[in-house]
Amino acid sequence: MKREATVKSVIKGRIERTLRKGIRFGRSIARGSIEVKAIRLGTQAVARGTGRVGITDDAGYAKFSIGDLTVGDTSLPLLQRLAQEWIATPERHPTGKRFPLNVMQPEDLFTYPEILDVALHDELLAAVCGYLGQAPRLFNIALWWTPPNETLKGSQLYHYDHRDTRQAKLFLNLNDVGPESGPLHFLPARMSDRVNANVGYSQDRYTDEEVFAAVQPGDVVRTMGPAGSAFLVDTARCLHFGSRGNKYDRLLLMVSFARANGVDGGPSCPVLDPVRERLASERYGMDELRRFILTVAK
Ligand SMILES: O=C(O)CCC(=O)C(=O)O
Repeated sequence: MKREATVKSVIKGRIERTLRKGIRFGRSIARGSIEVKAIRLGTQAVARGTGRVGITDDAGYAKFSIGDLTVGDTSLPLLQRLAQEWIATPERHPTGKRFPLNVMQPEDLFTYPEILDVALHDELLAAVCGYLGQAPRLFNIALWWTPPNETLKGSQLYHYDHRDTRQAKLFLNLNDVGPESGPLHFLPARMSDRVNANVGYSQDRYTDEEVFAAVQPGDVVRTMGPAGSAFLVDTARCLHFGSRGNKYDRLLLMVSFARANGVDGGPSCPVLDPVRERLASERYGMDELRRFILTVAK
């Protein structure tokens, strides 16, 4: 009986993935002019990178450090100072929300241009464009804080992100993140495929038991490291969870990219959405790539 249920969920998962690829294909045809522009800008962006940061298809992630981006020595200390100030400001704390909590606000992107200097750095964009095959839309940016907690819900359980069949999400550690700071735990893409083959691809949550019926605990990668360490992860192809069982605070800059013609635009971004047009015109008037990344419709 259990075997029969598993075969059913594997087949259901294959159908769901095929449907998602179909939606993505349909949207890329229906909005062909966006697709063409994204590919043109993406090719230019790749040429501006040195190749220091790169995501392979097999891994679905890259590990690097802020030192690999030429942002100068002041960016990390600034982001760390802001993170400490913002978590100490009660008005910035969202209430009734699941972890991680965002403490960044729209005006911060104007007051501290350094945030977007990092988030939209040439090296990072080269890696993202190379992996996605085109210039992305910037879907989300946040300064995430996970305080000590014992909850086990939402993104604290294994899951895939849903915006598209591939995505690229930056996790830049702003404090030292060890095993007890609730790092993102994820399976590289090829390992995640094994879970899909064993219990089926799903947009629901997976139990740890389902995951470890297919892979070993040693296959899990954790986004641990000193402040300044960074991971670019395809959270649509790498099964993941985070913010689970923190004993210590975890602080990070999260930046999420996906193709404009993706499967599902998902929720709005409270930090970016009120200021996208203003940012594009005030900061990136002459920069076609970043204007596209900020303002292309989802
Ligand atoms: O790092 C975390 O706490 C969770 C992140 C996550 O699940 C996501 O970005 O989709």
